[in-house]
Amino acid sequence: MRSTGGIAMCVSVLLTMAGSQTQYSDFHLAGDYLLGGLFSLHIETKSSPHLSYSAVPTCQAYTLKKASYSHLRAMRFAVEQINNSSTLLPGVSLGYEMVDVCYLTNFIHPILYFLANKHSVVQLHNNYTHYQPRVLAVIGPDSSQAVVIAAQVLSLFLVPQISYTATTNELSDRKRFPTAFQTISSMEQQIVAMQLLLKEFRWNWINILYSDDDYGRQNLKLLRARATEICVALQEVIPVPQSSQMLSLELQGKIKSVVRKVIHSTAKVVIVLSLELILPFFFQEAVRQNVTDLVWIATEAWATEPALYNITDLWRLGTILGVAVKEFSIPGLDDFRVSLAEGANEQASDQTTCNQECDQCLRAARDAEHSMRAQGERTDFRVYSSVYIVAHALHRLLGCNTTGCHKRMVYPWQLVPEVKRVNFSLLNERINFRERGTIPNSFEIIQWKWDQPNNPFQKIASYSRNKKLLFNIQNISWHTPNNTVPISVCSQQCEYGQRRKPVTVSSCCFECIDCEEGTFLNNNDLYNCQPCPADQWSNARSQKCYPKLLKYLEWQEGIAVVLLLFSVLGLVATVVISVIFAIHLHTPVVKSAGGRMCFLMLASLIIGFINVPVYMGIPTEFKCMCRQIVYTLCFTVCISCLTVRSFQIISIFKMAARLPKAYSYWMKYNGQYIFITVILALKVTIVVTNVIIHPSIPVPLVLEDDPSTVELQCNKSFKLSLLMNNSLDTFLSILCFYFSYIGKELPKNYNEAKYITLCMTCYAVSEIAIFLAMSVYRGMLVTICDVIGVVINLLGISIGYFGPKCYLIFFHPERNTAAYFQSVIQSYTMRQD
Ligand SMILES: *[C@@H]1O[C@H](CO)[C@@H](O)[C@H](O)[C@H]1NC(C)=O
Ligand SMILES: *[C@@H]1O[C@H](CO)[C@@H](O)[C@H](O)[C@H]1NC(C)=O
Ligand SMILES: *[C@@H]1O[C@H](CO)[C@@H](O)[C@H](O)[C@H]1NC(C)=O
Ligand SMILES: *[C@@H]1O[C@H](CO)[C@@H](O)[C@H](O)[C@H]1NC(C)=O
Ligand SMILES: *[C@@H]1O[C@H](CO)[C@@H](O)[C@H](O)[C@H]1NC(C)=O
Ligand SMILES: *[C@@H]1O[C@H](CO)[C@@H](O)[C@H](O)[C@H]1NC(C)=O
Ligand SMILES: *[C@@H]1O[C@H](CO)[C@@H](O)[C@H](O)[C@H]1NC(C)=O
Ligand SMILES: *[C@@H]1O[C@H](CO)[C@@H](O)[C@H](O)[C@H]1NC(C)=O
Ligand SMILES: CC(=O)N[C@H]1CO[C@H](CO)[C@@H](O)[C@@H]1O
Repeated sequence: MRSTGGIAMCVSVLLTMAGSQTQYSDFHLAGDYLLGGLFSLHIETKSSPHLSYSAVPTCQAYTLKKASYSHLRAMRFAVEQINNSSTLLPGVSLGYEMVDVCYLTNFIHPILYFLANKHSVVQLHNNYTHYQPRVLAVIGPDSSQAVVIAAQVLSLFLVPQISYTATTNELSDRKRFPTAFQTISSMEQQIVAMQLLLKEFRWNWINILYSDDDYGRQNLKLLRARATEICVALQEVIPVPQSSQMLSLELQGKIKSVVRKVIHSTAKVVIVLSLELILPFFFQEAVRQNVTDLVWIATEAWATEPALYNITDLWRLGTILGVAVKEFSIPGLDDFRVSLAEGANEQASDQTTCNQECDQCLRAARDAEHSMRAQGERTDFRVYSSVYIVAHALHRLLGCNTTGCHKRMVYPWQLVPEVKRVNFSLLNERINFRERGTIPNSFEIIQWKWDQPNNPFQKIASYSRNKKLLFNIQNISWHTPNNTVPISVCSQQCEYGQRRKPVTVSSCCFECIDCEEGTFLNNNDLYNCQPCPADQWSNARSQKCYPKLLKYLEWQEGIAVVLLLFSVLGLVATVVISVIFAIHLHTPVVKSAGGRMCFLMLASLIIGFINVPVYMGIPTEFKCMCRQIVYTLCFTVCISCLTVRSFQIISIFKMAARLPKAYSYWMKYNGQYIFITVILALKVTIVVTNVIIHPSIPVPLVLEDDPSTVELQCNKSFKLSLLMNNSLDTFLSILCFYFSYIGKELPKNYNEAKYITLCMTCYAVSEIAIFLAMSVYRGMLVTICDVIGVVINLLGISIGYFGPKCYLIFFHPERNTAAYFQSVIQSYTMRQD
């Protein structure tokens, strides 16, 4: 309450000081309800201070701004249209008071004027509930800075204030400014639209210039806070001159240095966050310093400023894009703007009134009529809709129907809730203050076109606030040679499969480094290469991993084919040998070779050959099991037969004579079969134990020297099983070797030493080779060695042992007779004696 009284007193004092005896402003229309309008028909950055007298600044001394005159006419047009309309406010006439605030220099005085009563007095009260100020609502002023200060005063009196160009976010604070409304989207939306524009063309390396005032600083703060994905190459402040007419030498120097920095910056996009008033100097300097080939992005404040467009040779600067207020076409406004007004006075009638006069305005508007028509209405529509908002609120407040309204005394505060609630459609645009007192969607993206003076600010994209995107992007003409989109990045995008290595703190500047083999670049993290999963692989510079190449001994591989061929030959040979042996079963050669026991060996060999294909193709559990079991059993059977055979031959000639008893037991109990059975049982135990402890299953094996492939192998625990299997076999073969050695002087046709030595050499060599290969290599080579050993050993026994016997049967049938054998034995016995 105290502060309320304080401000009221201050207001009275100020009014008295201003010495205003004005009854009406120069731009005045009488009506039942008056609206206040604040426009900058003349503009100046700062008023010239003088301390010898106190007076309201004289706006007419400043530069004329035609666009603002157009805004003023738009308000008048709206009011007259509403008056003429028989539906919105039937029987009620709207009036207005409009004042030239000359930008920032003279907006306090007009606000006091609006707040004063009929007698130009702002009374001191504690309670303004029943206070009747001159106007019911205020439209304007234009600059953000002025709007905030005006809102502070008007909120106190609860007078609705609708601003048409001020984008400041401060007004959105409903608690501080309960009566302030904006018919333009907030700065934040403008920054979002700008961000989208940068994103659209992938510009992330940006120069930012901002004016040294509230507008520049607020926008800068917002841009830096929101657009975290862009990096700023250069951030410079554009000084605000004392006067828009001339520039001090000091500021000239500052502007020159800013332009120089822009020239030397590596960024090719410049965002200029500034009000239009201070930019002519800057752009003139930029043209003078031959700045070229840049993309300039304008804020709404200067995006459609004809005075800047008019700067000589400005087109050299490059491409100028901007976030601008949406363009509309208000039917009838173009004619109305340049028509001579009736009723209201365009020129100062009374020199003693506030300095409101604009005798140049109409003529200037007529001079620029052509270009104004071509441009369509942007801010004009915002003014126009502001008036309609008040009219609609009044319509509700007065309870109007199509024929009339309850005309009565209305206090400004009564209008505020109705303004909040308006929801109507104007020229197909829906107007309501759904969000924090601003009209949501009022921006679009434009480009300055130099080849079309009639339509200099052409729309190139629409902006959707809800979807947060730019759409309908078209008709952009770049300054680049082939009309290609200019590039403004700190570092070029990395190529596929390259990670970013930051070189500075800003995320836009980085080196590109290839991802190594076995790693890939995930799109979620552009700075680190991720390792591939264990079963996958990638080349260097990969974006994904591939399943590793599966390798195993394939059927069609050369070595596999050769081995299969040999085993087929071996199989055929073994079968043939079996048949021959069966036919000549009772001949001495076959008997000396072991008789029926030979078929046990031959059967094992056949099974062994049939088993060879399990080493080829994709290893399965079954194949692995066969590899682990079949061959080793077959081989043991063969070698134990051989051992027993050589033992028997020795025993016939040596044991029978010296230990006849033992020999008879051996013969009686079929010693050879017992021996084989025992050995086989031992072997089966070893193999079964092996299978239980280390079941052989296929496992993928990663090799160090070629990580891109994986070899599928049976996980035979080679060393252990080799040791266990081979200890028995080795023992048998040594035994066998020994027997054949001591029997080397036996009769020639009983002498197996040569052949058994051959088989045993095969065995020893192949086992040693396999063992060496296994200790040096892993993977497929081991499988190949394994199967080579298998085939050699089988062939060794099949051809090496049985081959010579067949040779005898076919080519020396004379030696295959009992008589011949007896004669040989006789000659041997005689030699012994
Ligand atoms: C309002 O009506 C008057 C006369 O009826 C006309 O001269 C004027 O142009 C109209 N104004 C508008 C904005 O329609
Ligand atoms: C102001 O006046 C109105 C109406 O006379 C009254 O309802 C309201 O309570 C008053 N406010 C204060 C703070 O006295
Ligand atoms: C700009 O270019 C013109 C000719 O193209 C040249 O005369 C002038 O010196 C240049 N100015 C600067 C500042 O480089
Ligand atoms: C543009 O400049 C020309 C002369 O340089 C001037 O006649 C014209 O009025 C200017 N137009 C605007 C919109 O400032
Ligand atoms: C319109 O309002 C007037 C009073 O302002 C009333 O007399 C009239 O009946 C109303 N008309 C309709 C259609 O409600
Ligand atoms: C405004 O009116 C339109 C149509 O009458 C309706 O669809 C919309 O929901 C209204 N909006 C608000 C905020 O009341
Ligand atoms: C784009 O340019 C073409 C040809 O100049 C024109 O016909 C079209 O209307 C333009 N589109 C927009 C949205 O301005
Ligand atoms: C422009 O395009 C033409 C043909 O498409 C090509 O030969 C030329 O190199 C391009 N110029 C530039 C600067 O890209
Ligand atoms: C309906 C109505 O009141 N119309 C008035 C609007 O204002 C003009 C003056 O500009 C009057 O002539 C109309 O009577």
